[in-house]
Amino acid sequence: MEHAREHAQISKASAVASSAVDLTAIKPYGDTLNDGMMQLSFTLPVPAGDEANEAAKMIAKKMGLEEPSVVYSSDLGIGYTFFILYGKCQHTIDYTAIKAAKVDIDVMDHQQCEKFIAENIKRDVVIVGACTGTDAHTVGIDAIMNMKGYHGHFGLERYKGIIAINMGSQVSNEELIAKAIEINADAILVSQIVTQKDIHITNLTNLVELLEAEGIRDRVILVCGGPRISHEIAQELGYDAGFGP
Ligand code: B12
Repeated sequence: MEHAREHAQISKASAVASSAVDLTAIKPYGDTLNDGMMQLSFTLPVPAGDEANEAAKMIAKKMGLEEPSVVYSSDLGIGYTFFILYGKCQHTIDYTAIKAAKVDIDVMDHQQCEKFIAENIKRDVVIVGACTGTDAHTVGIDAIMNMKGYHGHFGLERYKGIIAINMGSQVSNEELIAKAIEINADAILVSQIVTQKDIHITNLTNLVELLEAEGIRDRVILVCGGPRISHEIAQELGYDAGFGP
C-alpha cells in the first residue's frame, strides 16, 4: 500500500515536471529539471593518478561543462586511463525547431506486405543482403533476413512473395553486386556494424560508386543498416533508406 502511494506520488511529480519543460530551451536532466547534468566517458593517453583526473576535468571544462567531477577512473595499462565524469551542461536546444530526417512511409506488417506484393507486384520480389567489406558481424543482417527474425518479427526469408538471399558477412562490394546482377535483384540490403575510422562510410560510398559504374543504381532499391546508420546519413551517401538499431 505504502509502495503504491509512493508510486502515485512519483508519477504525479514527474507529470508536473514534464508540463514545466520549456521545449524551446531544453537541456540535460540528471537530478532536477534543467540542472544540466551529463555523464561522459573517455580515455586519455596518460597513466592513472591525480594529474590524470585533473586533466580529465580540464578537458570537460574546455568542452563547456561546469563543475566537472571524475566519478570513476581506471588504469587501462601501459599509460592509458579511462574516465567516467559528471558535469553541468550550460547549453540549451530549441526542440520545437528540430527537423529530423525520417523514413516517411506507412509501415506494413508481415501480412500486409505479403498482400501488397500479391496484389500489386504480382511476382516474387528478389532481395539480396550482406554485411560487407571486412566486417564479420552477421547478427544485424540475420535479424532482418533470416527466417526466425528478431524481436518478435520474422525475417524476410519467412515472407511469401519474397526471395531473400543472405550472403552473410565479409562479402566484398564486388561480390554483392555480381550476385545482385545474377539474380536480377529488386533490392540490395547492406549491413555495416564496424565503424572504426568511419570504415562504414568509406565502404557504403564505394558500393554506390560501383553500382553507378555498373549502371544499375537506378534499377535497385538500396538500403543500409547498422548501429551508426540513420536515414539521414543513408540518404547523404546515396541510399534510398537507412535504419539503425
Ligand atoms: C557479437 C559481436 C561480435 C562477434 C560477431 C559474431 C557474428 N557472427 O556476428 C565477433 C566476436 C566475431 C566480433 C568481432 C569483432 N568485433 Co564485435 N561485437 C559484437 C557485439 C557484442 C554484438 C553485435 C551484435 O550482434 N548486435 C546485435 C544486432 C542485432 O544488432 P546490430 O548489429 O546493431 O543490428 C541491428 C541494427 O543495427 C540494424 N541493422 C544492422 N544491419 C542492418 C542491415 C539492414 C539492411 C537493416 C535494415 C538494418 C540493419 O538492425 C539490427 C536489429 O535492430 C558488439 C557490441 C554490441 N553490444 O553491439 C561488438 C562490436 C560491434 N564489435 C566491435 C569490434 C571492434 C569487433 C572487432 C574488430 C574486435 C577485434 N579487435 O577483433 C571484431 C571485428 C572483426 C571483423 N572483421 O568485423 C565493436 C565495434 C566498434 C566500432 N565502433 O566499430 C563493438 C561495438 C564492441 C565495442 N564496444 O567495441 N564481434
